[in-house]
Amino acid sequence: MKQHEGHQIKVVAQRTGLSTHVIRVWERRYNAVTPKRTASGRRIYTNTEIDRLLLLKRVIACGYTIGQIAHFDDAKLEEIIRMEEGRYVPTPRHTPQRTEDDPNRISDYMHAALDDVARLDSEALNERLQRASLEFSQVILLERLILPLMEEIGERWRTGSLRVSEEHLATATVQKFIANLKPQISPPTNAPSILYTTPAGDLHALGAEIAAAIAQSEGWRVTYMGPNLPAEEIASTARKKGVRAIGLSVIFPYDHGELVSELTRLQRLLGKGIAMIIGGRGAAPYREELQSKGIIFAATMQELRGYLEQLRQQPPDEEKRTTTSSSDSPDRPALGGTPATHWRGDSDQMLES
Ligand code: B12
Repeated sequence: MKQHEGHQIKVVAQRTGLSTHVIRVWERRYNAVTPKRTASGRRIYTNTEIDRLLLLKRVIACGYTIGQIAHFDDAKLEEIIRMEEGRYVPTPRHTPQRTEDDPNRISDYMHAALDDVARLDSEALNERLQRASLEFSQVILLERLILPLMEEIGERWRTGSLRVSEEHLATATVQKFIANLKPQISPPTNAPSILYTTPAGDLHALGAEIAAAIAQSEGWRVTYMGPNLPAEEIASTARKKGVRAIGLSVIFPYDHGELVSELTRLQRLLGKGIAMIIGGRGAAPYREELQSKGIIFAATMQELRGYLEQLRQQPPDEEKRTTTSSSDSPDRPALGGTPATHWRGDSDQMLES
């Protein structure tokens, strides 16, 4: 489709960071935008409508709900932003490529952040992350900037080109930043919940913290327990909190038997209906074995988002029926194959009035 003819919803989702689901609901339930339709019924959006969606998203980030603001005209939305943000940076007209489509911007942030670390300037690093959070959606920020940044820092530390003090400062600053990340929209009361930690013996926390923040920005209610939790503690917390899934990051190089038996023990303790989603370099070598036991392995954060979306859509009843063939694994959601690649880049507060 040519630019001047308008944009399909997929493109609008990309440019606004809103999910196609949210965009449709804003139209159907709130008349927030009124896209034209093609002969076959496909929605077509103008640049002006994309600008309006961006404005709505910014006002919601200030704490409003879509139901409160959908009927306001653009001038009123801009006024709220001016008032709430204390300054006004106009939404770009005619929607040029969002910066998050531009890998050079990410790379600029990455280099600048590495400089902040080299200068041991945690304040500058924190401010840089704050600035990036205004520019990118949370998922992009976490997956394309924070994750590779920390991976790079870890690697430099391992190879000796970065000092332990620099790694510590970067880790502490990033951990604090992630802990303070608010969901762009608060999840509805019926949002599925997930508990995040690392297995007993694994002190590496960052993978779990980043995965937890990603689940949160996907509209899950997240309880982050810190690292290094024995199976019994994980299972009893999971039951108390009534979670739908356990997310584990495994970095420590456990020996084979140790990890697999700890995870299957946890699986037994959890019983039916609670999915286990594992990720991290320490678990990667056992991917197939874990999957054969009905434990989900996510190789990337994008895969993680896909599995979370599948779980969200799978009603608990169906969950109990779709079991794996493994005889020693309790009934649990059987997820596998290619995970859904779409995701709800925003969360369900976007859908509430
Ligand atoms: C910081 C650090 C520590 C800190 C952790 C502090 C903290 N609060 O987290 C401390 C000092 C505790 C530590 C201790 C040890 N560490 Co250490 N540590 C590191 C270091 C430098 C950075 C780790 C990090 O945070 N990286 C950034 C995050 C974002 O990356 P990541 O954790 O590797 O996760 C990546 C993937 O695994 C994946 N991922 C992680 N979780 C998830 C979850 C999901 C769902 C998905 C999809 C993906 C995913 O995404 C990330 C990006 O690709 C790495 C070196 C490195 N190159 O990474 C070593 C490293 C992880 N440590 C290692 C080791 C061996 C140890 C020790 C045994 C060292 C020792 N001899 O005492 C102890 C073990 C302690 C324990 N019982 O856990 C090894 C692990 C080797 C392996 N797994 O094959 C590494 C790789 C260093 C090395 N030797 O090569 N460590």
